[in-house]
Amino acid sequence: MSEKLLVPDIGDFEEVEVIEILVKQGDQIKVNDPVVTIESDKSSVEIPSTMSGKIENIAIKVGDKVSKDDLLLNVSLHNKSAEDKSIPKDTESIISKAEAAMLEKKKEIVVSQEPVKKKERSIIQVTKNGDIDPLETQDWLESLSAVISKDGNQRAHFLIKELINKAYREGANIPYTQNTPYINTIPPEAEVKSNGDQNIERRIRSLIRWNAAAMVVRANKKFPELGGHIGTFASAATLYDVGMNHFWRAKNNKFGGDLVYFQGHSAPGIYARAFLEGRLNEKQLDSFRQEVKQGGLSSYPHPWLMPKFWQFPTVSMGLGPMLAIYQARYMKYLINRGLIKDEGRKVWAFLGDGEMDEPESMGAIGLAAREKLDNLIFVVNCNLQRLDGPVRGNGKIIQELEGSFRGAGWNVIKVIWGTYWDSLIANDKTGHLVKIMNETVDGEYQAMKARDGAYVREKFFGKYPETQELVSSLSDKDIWRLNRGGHDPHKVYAAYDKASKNQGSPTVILAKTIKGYGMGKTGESVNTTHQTKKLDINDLMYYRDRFDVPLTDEQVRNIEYFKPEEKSPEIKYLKERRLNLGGFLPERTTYAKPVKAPSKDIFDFMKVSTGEKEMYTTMALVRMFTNLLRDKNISPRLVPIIPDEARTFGMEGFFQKIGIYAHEGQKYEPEDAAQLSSYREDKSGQVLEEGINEAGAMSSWIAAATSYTNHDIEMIPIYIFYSMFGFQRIGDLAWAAGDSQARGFLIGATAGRTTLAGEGLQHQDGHSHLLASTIPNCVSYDPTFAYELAVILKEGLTRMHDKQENIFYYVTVMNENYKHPSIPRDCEKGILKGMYLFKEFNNKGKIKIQLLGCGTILREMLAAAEVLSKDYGVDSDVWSVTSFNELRREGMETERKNLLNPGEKPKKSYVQECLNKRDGPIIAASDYMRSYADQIRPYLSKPFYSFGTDGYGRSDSRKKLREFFEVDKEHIVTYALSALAKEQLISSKYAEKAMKKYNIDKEKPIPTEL
Ligand SMILES: Cc1ncc(C[n+]2csc(CCOP(=O)(O)OP(=O)(O)O)c2C)c(N)n1
Ligand SMILES: [Mg+2]
Repeated sequence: MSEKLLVPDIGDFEEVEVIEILVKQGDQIKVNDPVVTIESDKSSVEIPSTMSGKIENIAIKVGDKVSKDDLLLNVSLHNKSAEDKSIPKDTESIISKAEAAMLEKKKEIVVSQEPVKKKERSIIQVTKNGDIDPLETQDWLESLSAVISKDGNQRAHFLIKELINKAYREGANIPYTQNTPYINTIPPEAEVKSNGDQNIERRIRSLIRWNAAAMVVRANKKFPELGGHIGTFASAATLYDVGMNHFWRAKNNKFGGDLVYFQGHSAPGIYARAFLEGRLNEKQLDSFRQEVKQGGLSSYPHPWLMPKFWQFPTVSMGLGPMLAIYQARYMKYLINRGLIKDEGRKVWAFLGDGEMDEPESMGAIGLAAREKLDNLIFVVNCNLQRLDGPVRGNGKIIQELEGSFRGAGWNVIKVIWGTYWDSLIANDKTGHLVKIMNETVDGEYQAMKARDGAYVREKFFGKYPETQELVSSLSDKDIWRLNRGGHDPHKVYAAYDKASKNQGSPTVILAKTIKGYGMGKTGESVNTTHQTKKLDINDLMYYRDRFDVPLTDEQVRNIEYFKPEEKSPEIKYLKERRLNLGGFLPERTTYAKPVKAPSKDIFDFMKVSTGEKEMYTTMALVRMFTNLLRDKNISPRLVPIIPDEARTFGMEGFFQKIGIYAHEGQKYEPEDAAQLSSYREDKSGQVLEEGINEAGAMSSWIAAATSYTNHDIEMIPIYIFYSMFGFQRIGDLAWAAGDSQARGFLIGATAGRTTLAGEGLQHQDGHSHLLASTIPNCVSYDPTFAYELAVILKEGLTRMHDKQENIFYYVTVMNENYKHPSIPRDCEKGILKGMYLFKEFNNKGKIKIQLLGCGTILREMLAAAEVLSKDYGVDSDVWSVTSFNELRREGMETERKNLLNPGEKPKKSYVQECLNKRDGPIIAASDYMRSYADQIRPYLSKPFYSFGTDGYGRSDSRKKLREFFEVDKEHIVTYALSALAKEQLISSKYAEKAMKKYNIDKEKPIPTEL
C-alpha cells in the first residue's frame, strides 16, 4: 500500500525552499532517513522519513517552496511491520526514556547501607553553654548514637532529615547550616589504611622535597632573576606522593589513564619526583626555568614547552578547576556516546586555596554536581595562605569552601587534623577542643605554625581550662608535632580512597596544610612564604635535618641533589609503585588514529554560485556541517558546541538530528515535540548545548580539541559563538588552548562591527581577529563567500587531522544576506595565504587603484569599484583578503629572513608578490579596527590607507553603521579619490565633489572620539 510523506510541522516557517533532495524514485528508505533538505533564510534542516518502504515518486523538486502538510513523496510501504505502525518517533523515545528513568529510580531507592561500625562513644558531648536542658540534650544524643551503632549512618541521616522536615512543617525556622564541625569528615575508625611502606614513602618524599627546593635555589644562585616557588610544593608534597604511590593510574596500552591537573606552582616537586624516577637528569633540573635552550624545564606546566611531559596548563589560576570539570564531563560524554570505554578513569585537580577566589574556580561546580561527575576529584591544598598573606585571616577557608561545595551538591571530605590529634579529639569529653577548633580563625592557625609548641599551648589550648588540661601531659615538642591532615599520609590515603569510591557526585578534598612546610623560620607559615626562592645555609641545614635527608654539611653547602642508587630500596619502591599503576605520570602521549579526510565533494556545493539566492555565511557553514554529518567517518567525531545560540545561528535543526547531550536523557516531553526541530535531549546526544556560559563552552571545546592526546581519539570540535563573546570574554582560556595544542574550529558568528546591526556596543565585534592574532598557533580568517569558507574549512581538516598540525582555526561568519559567486579559478592558494585577486575593473586603463576588502566589507569595496569605474573612470583591482593575520605572519617571516641574509637577493613577501606590480595606491577596509588591515603596512612599498571600525559600536541599521564608521561604498569612493589626488594622479576636486554628493561631513569627529 502507498502512503504520503508530508512536510511536518516546521515551526513558524511558511514557504520554505527545498534545497536538496536526498533520495531518488525507487530508493528503499527507512524511518528517520533524511529525504529532503529545506532552507529558510535563517536555518536549514533535513526532513526525515516517518516510514519505511520504496519511494514511488517524488512530488517536489529543488527550488520549490513548501509549507506544512505539502506532499513530499509517495512511499509504497513494506508489509505493516511494527516499525511502520509505530507510535511517532518522539513519543516512542519519550516512552523508552521514561522506562529507563523509572528503572534508574528503582535503583536509587535501594539504599546501600554502610557497614555498621562499632563505636565506643560519641565524640562530642554537649556543653552547658546555651543549653537550657543538658539532660534532655544528652538523651537525644545518646539515642542518635544508638541508632548509628545499631542501624548505621543512613538510618541516622534519615531520622535527622525527618526531624528537620517535621520542624519546618510545625513552623520552626531552623537556621540553615551548610557546615559540619571543624574536624575530619572521616572518623579514625572508618579510615581505610594504606598498604604502603610508610617509612620508605617518607624517605622518598623527603628526597623529593629536598631536590625540589634545591632545584629552585640552584637556579636562583645562577640567575637571581629566574624565580620559582618552594613553599607551594612543600605544603603539597604528601598530597602528591600518596596519589603517585597509590592512586593515579597512567595511560598505557590497556588503560586510558587518570588525568591529573597539577597546581601550577608545585611544578618543582613534580620535576623532583621525575628525577628520582629517572625521567629527568641532573642537567635538566639545573635548567629549571631556562627554557630557551632545548631541554630546559618549563617554569610551570606548559604542554607547548614540554609536549611529552605536561598535559594541562594550569598556572593561570582558576583555569585548572574549570577545565578539569569540563574534562570530566567530556569524558562522560565520550563514554555515553560510545566513543571510549568506561574504565573508571578519574580526573584529579589540585588547587590552591587562594586560587579558589578566582570566579572560574567555583564557577562550574554546579554543573559538576548536576552532571553527577563522580569521575572528578578536586584536592584543595588549604595551606591558608596565598601570595600576600592569609586567604581568610578572619574566617576559615575550609569551612567556607565546605559550605559552597556542599550547597552545590558535592561530596566534601575535610582532612584537617593528622593522626596525632586523634587521641586528643577522642579524649575531648566536654567538646571544648572542637569548640576551640571551630572558634579559631585561619589567621591564628597560620600564626601558630610560624611560632612554636609553647605558643600553641598558650594561644590555642590555653583558651579553656578543659583543653589546657587535655594537653597537660604533652611537652611543647609533642604539641608542635600535632600535625595537619594534609601532611599525614594515612589521613590523605583514607580521603583519596573514599573519594575514588564515591558514586553519583564529584568529590572535593579540603586538605589543611602548612605553606612552606619544613622550611623553618624564614619560610614556614610566614606571609612571605610564597615568594621565598632563596634559602640560606642555615635554612638548608634545617630543611635537611627536618626531613632527615642523608646529605653531609658540605653537600648541603653545595646544594647537591640527592638521588639514591638505582638498586636502593627507595628507587625500587618508587618505580615498582608506578609500574603497578601502569607507568609514569604526568606524561603526554598521542596514539589517536587520524580521522579520515571527508570526500572532496562534501564541500563542492559551496563552490558553486547560489544564483539569485542570497545566503548568510553562517548558513553556508551550517549546510557544510549537515554535509559532514553525512560522512560516516567524520560524523561521529563532530562535537558541535553552542552556548545557547543555536537558533541565532540557524542550527536548531541539529537538536532533532543529532540530539543534545544530556546524561540523564530526556525526562519530559518537550513543548515543541510535534515539530521537526524539536528540543531533543539524549544520553548519546552529540551537541554540547552549554547554556549561557562561554567559559564553560570554551572549556568543553578545549577538552574535545585535546581529545587526541588525553583520550587517544581525534575529535572535530566546532564551537560557534557570538564573535564578541569569544576571545574578548575567554581570552585566557584561548591562550591555554594554544598551550594545550588544541585542534579544532572556533567560529565567531554574527561577526563584524557593522554587520551585526541592531545589537549595539556590547555585541558588535571589531577586534576579535586582532585578539586571535596574538595566539601563535591560531589560524584565523574572515571570509566573504561560501567557497572561501569551504576552502578554509577543508584545509583546516587537512592540516589538523591529515597532517596532525597542532593549530586551531578561528573563522568568522556573518548574518548578512547576499549572493555567493562560484569559486574563481586558481584562487585556493590565495584564499589560504590571505588574499587573492577577485576582480579587475579595466575600463579606461589610465588611473588605477588597489582595493582590498575583507569579510562583508569586500562587498562595499566591489560596489565602490563599480562607482569609481563608472562615474570617475578609475580602474581598480579588487582583492579579497581572507586574513590580514596570515598575511602579516608571512610578511614578518619573509622580512626576518631577508634581514638575516643581507647578502642575498631579498625574497618577496606574499603581499608584495600580489601588489608590487600593480598600479596605484592601496586602500584596505574591513569590519574590524584599522589595525587589523594595518598589519600589512610594513611590507608594502606603495601608499597605503586602511579603513575600519575603530570605536565603540552602536545600534542602528547596517547602512547607517557603515556610514558612521566610514566603511560604506560612498566613503571608500571618496577616500579612494582623495588618495589618488594625493598621488597627483587626479585633481582633488573629484574627492571634494564626492564628499558633497555623499553628504560627507568633514567636521564629523573620528568615531573613537564620540
Ligand atoms: C590568574 C592568576 N593570577 C595571579 C597569579 C599569580 N599567583 C601565582 S601563585 C599566587 C598565590 C597562590 O596562592 P594559592 O592559590 O593559595 O596557592 P598556594 O601556593 O598557597 O598553594 C598568585 C597570586 C596567577 N598565577 N594566576
Ligand atoms: Mg594557599
